[in-house]
Amino acid sequence: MKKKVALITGITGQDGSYLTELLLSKSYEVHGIKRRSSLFNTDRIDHLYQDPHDENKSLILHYGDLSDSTNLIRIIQQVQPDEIYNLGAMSHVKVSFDTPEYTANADGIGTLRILEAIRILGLVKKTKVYQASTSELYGLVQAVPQSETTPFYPRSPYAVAKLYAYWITVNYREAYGMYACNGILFNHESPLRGETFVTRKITRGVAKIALQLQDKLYLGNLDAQRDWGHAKDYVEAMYLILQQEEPEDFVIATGITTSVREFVRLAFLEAGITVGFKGSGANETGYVVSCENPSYQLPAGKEVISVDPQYYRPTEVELLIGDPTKCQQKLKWQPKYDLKGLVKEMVASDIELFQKEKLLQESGYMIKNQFE
Ligand code: NDP
Ligand code: GDR
Repeated sequence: MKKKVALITGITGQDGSYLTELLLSKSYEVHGIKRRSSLFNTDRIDHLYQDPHDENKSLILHYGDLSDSTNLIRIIQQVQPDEIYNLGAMSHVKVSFDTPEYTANADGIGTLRILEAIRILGLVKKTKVYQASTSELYGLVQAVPQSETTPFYPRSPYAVAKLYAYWITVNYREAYGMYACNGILFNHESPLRGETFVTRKITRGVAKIALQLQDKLYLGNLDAQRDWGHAKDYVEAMYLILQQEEPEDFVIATGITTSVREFVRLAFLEAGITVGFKGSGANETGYVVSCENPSYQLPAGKEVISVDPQYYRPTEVELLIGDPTKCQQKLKWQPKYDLKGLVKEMVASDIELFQKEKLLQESGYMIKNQFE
């Protein structure tokens, strides 16, 4: 039987890595678009490497960029994909305030370029498209829990660009009969999460503080609430969205929301450290109440969290909580991880990582990265 062929933009990102693993396990031929970078940028998929000289290889990478339509047309023409997963994006909400034009180009027009390429190449009836939409579309709270019918009110250049991508996907579906769907995914995390997103920043901070590689962690808005799931579960939903009889948009979420402050508390607890908070707003601090793990010598009262307003956003999204009813009923999607399991895996992974780094630093084989 002929293998199904998938093309993934953003294959080097968190979701790209888990989705590639999933599709390879289902015997797909997977093509990915990676950007040229002055450093290697394939860390997250290196474990999936296949020799490019092997005639039976099922993972093939192409250089490309969502800002370059001729490149996208050429790759899609060559690959003739059955499914395209458009995961590529400038995905950091805070950074999008600094790079709004680039974000609009990659995240908004980039989606149009993919859809147009399919149309130009006459692949409308062959190629299905998954668009990585986001709970950031809901922005300023209109109603909770947020479902497929909740009105959007984006609060960042990132979310506005993704709003364009959402509607252009709907439009190509309605105008040309394309199988094109939005997965409106709420936050999903993992040990592969980018280091500057809050969950990973926290679990790295916990590991470094516990191992005495760092004194304290600076964060922004501790009151923000997010519906956090595990990326491994969420890529299953992406796949399911493209296997339905009819193309539709789906919210993917757990239905449970948690504050950043509570995530901090749970992450320290995983390392055997009980943390309390005092003060409020920019003066709030987190301190060690007790340290039950004898490997980490943290005295009670030690300040480990401070608020730094540089991490505040000009316009914030305060509360996200998704309604997973439709995806549970139609996709039969159920996450395998809960928040505790997610935090446990992330903290364990970062402690292991920094135990190794500590050894390398102490032996003089590695210098500390000062730019974190
Ligand atoms: P990451 O930031 O980990 O990965 C983004 C990927 O996009 C990377 O491979 C990156 O390449 C690539 N990329 C960035 N800019 C371009 C460009 N101009 N052209 C081509 N590729 C580009 O994101 P995630 O894996 O977490 O998220 C995947 C997608 O899902 C994104 O679109 C994100 O906006 C969206 N999303 C994510 C959610 C989450 O909670 N994780 C929730 C909802 C939506 P490089 O490695 O070279 O930087
Ligand atoms: P988000 O994720 O903006 O929801 O976008 P992020 O982890 O960056 O922020 C979540 C919340 O935590 C607050 N926060 C901090 N955030 C960061 N990054 N750093 C901090 O120090 C900090 N302190 C507090 C933020 O203000 C925010 O309220 C993610 C991305 O993956 C998007 O691409 C995706 O679309 C959405 O999730 C769903």
